[in-house]
Amino acid sequence: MTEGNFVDYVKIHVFSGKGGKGSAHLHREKYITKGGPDGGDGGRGGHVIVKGNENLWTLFHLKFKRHVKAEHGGNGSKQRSSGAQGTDEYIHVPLGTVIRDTETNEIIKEITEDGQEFIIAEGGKGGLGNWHFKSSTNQTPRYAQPGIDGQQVDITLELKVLADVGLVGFPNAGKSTLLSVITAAKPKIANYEFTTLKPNLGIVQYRDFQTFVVADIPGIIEGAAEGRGLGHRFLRHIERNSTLLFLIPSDAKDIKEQYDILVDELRRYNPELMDKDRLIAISKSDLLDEELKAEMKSQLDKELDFPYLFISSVAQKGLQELKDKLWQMLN
Ligand SMILES: Nc1nc2c(ncn2[C@@H]2O[C@H](COP(=O)(O)OP(=O)(O)OP(=O)(O)O)[C@@H](O)[C@H]2O)c(=O)[nH]1
Ligand SMILES: [Mg+2]
Repeated sequence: MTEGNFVDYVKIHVFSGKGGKGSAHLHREKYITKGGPDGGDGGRGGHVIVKGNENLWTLFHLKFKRHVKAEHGGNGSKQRSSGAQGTDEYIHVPLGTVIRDTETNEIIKEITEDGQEFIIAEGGKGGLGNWHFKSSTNQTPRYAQPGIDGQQVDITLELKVLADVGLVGFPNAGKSTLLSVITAAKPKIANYEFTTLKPNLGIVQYRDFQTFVVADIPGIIEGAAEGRGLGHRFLRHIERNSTLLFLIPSDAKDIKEQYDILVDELRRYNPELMDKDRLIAISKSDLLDEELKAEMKSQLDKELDFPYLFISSVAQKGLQELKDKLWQMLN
């Protein structure tokens, strides 16, 4: 998928800088006849470094970047002065980026942490200046080392899905509470909107040795696609989930309306989100009595276009059924 502004796959040619030449300079000064060698070392060529950045969510900023070149090292010069080090070049990537060798398709590295740095192409070493080669038998070496060439690597960057299931809902819908009861995560929970400001991930231990990852995302409000509420930042997370779990509280005035607003925001943000699998959970169903629930069911059966179920994190109801359903959708 490389359409629109969600880019999760790019190929880049990477070149590190060549090392600077060592200098073969001979010291000359008035009245000093044999100054001797004083050529400085060449500077190291710049590295190309891939660096994790938790504020990035796609590889879109690299879409048109075919080449990344680091600077060459400076040459050494007289008076043993070393050449400047070539500036390192950074490729900033979101967490969950896999670096592959384009030719062999082998995984070179996976970037998982903010600030993590990986040198993908090492800058060439600078050559040594001639004064290093001075010896008893050669007092004035006219030889200095050349710099070592930089490296050239073709890499493919690929973004992995961040979590299998993304929780989608208005603020206060009970998303964090659900995460806290189906995983070991301990997100902040409170009875006000925008308690969650940053996504939380949790791992669901499913049956025996199976697991899947759920992402708790800050609440979405009408206008989110235009940047209202917490803006674009969290909608980007959803692009990286393979299944969407809509959470709508049973005490919502109109469940279908809330669902429609959420779907609409997602569509306006990125129409491709409509291709993802959806499940709808009516949360806080402990607030309903059986009669009300039955009434709601007959209504929702007509209104909703995707499967739904009733859950209660507080009363621990419907949670196994929910996990079963999600597992089934993911596999
Ligand atoms: N009765 C009942 N209350 C619940 C249930 N789940 C969550 N709540 C309450 O709903 C309120 C909001 O819960 P959160 O889990 O913080 O909601 P959220 O969707 O993460 O909210 P934001 O992070 O603000 O978007 C809290 O007061 C919870 O105790 C439930 O199953 N039943
Ligand atoms: Mg929350």
